[in-house]
Amino acid sequence: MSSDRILHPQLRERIVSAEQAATLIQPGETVAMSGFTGSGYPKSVPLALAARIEQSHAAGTPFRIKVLTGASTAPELDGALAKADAISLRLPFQSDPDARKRINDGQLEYIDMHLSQVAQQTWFGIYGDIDTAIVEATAIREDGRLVPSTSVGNNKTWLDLARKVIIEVNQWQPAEIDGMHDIYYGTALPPQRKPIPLVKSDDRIGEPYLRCDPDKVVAVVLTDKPDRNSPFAPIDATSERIAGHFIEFLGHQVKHGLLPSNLLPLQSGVGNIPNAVLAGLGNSGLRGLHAFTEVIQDGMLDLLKSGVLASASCTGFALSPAASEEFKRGIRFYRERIILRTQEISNHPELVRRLGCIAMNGMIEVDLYGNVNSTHIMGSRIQNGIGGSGDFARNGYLSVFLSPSTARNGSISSLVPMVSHVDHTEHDVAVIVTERGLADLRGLSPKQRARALLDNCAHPDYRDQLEDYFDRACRESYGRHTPHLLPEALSWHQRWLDTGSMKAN
Ligand code: 0RQ
Repeated sequence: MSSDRILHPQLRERIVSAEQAATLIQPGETVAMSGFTGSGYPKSVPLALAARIEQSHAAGTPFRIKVLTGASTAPELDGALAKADAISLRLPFQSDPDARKRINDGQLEYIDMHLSQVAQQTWFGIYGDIDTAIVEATAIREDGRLVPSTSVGNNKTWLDLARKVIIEVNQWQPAEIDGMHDIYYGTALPPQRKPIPLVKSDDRIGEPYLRCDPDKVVAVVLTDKPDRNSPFAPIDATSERIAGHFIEFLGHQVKHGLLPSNLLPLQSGVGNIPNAVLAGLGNSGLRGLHAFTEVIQDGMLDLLKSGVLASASCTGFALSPAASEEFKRGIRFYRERIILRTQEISNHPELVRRLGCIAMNGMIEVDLYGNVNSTHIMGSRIQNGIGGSGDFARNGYLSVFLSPSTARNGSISSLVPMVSHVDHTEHDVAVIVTERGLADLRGLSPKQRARALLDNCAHPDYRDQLEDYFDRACRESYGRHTPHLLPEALSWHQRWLDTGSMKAN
């Protein structure tokens, strides 16, 4: 591997192996790393650190660290450190099977939080001092500033606050990504805060590079490893039906003057259903759309390529291997249309509200009154985390949650009497879409919302059971505003745990 991308003479002299860099981290440290949905995370030092910690444990010496990132990472970071029992506290988001298992086994403490809040909470001092930042970069400039890689996440905050910095310069990342980023240095703590001068979703308000004090850099490591880039499953029929209902709804809103003909800035979660929605938008006849989102996935790249999407603002990528190659091939084209920001800006509640984003996210379950659970299976097992869904759902112009009407081979209804955990309250949820149809909950009272969800979104296998609960609740509930039968409200979840099905016999 060559050091050609390190133009700062002093930092060239700091090049060491990943193993040497890992020795600079001590037990008990708070280590803040780059990475957002499998892009731009450090790929060598965390693996070397995990190996070092395993050796330490084998020798009977405890060694654990606190790990902060932008969002989810990959097996080389979350997976390796979780397997090595190296993490005492993890935040703010993960989606790794090994980390998830340890969290749900009660062996790893995890703070699941709104992604827009991580930087400011760190500045507030809630997580204490940041001992080490490990940040992936595409290159280091003559002046020591970093050309970021495929995600920005919280890197600005990590570099500003960390006592010592380790930089991984990754040659796999395309050098031509230089110029795609917009790092805003105007944030401050209350009461010094000023309005963020972003008016249109594709405005640039900062500078293309991350500032980094060379004196804090204790190691530079060269890598050439790819981002995680998991392939997407082909779009299935259920996702296509869900996408179809939603796109028909958008067309209807445009026709009635409730949305402009190029919509409003789109935010899209990651996964099969959002990908199907994006594919559907490609065939909708709509043009000149914009995205103000956290993650760019395959479908959004396709929309940029076809010209349906004019620009996309984000903080990271989640691309399949094929889309990643396409991104690298077409990087000059995409550099004109994609803006990578810090996640405190990409997900900023005030910007989401002002721009009027259309927020489209997945969910685990919704209840009769429109409360949404995005994170906890049966109320206690975390799946991933709230991620940025709350930043966008609470503040967006239109907050949409999309899901199949059943889960686990039909043994679970996604529409339940009461959700077993609440991430998005009834006040933050505007539209629910399943493959059965779409319920527009705006302007409806709780009982009217229940009617809309029962009529449009419930799976036929559970419809009678839900109607029966709602009828009796409307007659017998202590209060009739949001009727519930408390002993039964969560009994569907308990039945699934006891029998493997939510269906009543
Ligand atoms: O479990 O994988 O063990 O089989 O949940 O479900 O159907 O694969 O759907 O990948 O779209 O995930 C809400 C988790 C949906 C996601 C959630 C089980 C199901 C499966 C996954 P298995 P699917 P998806 C942008 C925005 C919060 C973060 C967010 C999510 C697993 O959308 O993490 O929006 N959202 N971020 O079997 C029991 C139910 C279930 C259920 C699904 N009702 N009961 N299990 N499952 N519904 C990105 C960022 O913020 C970074």
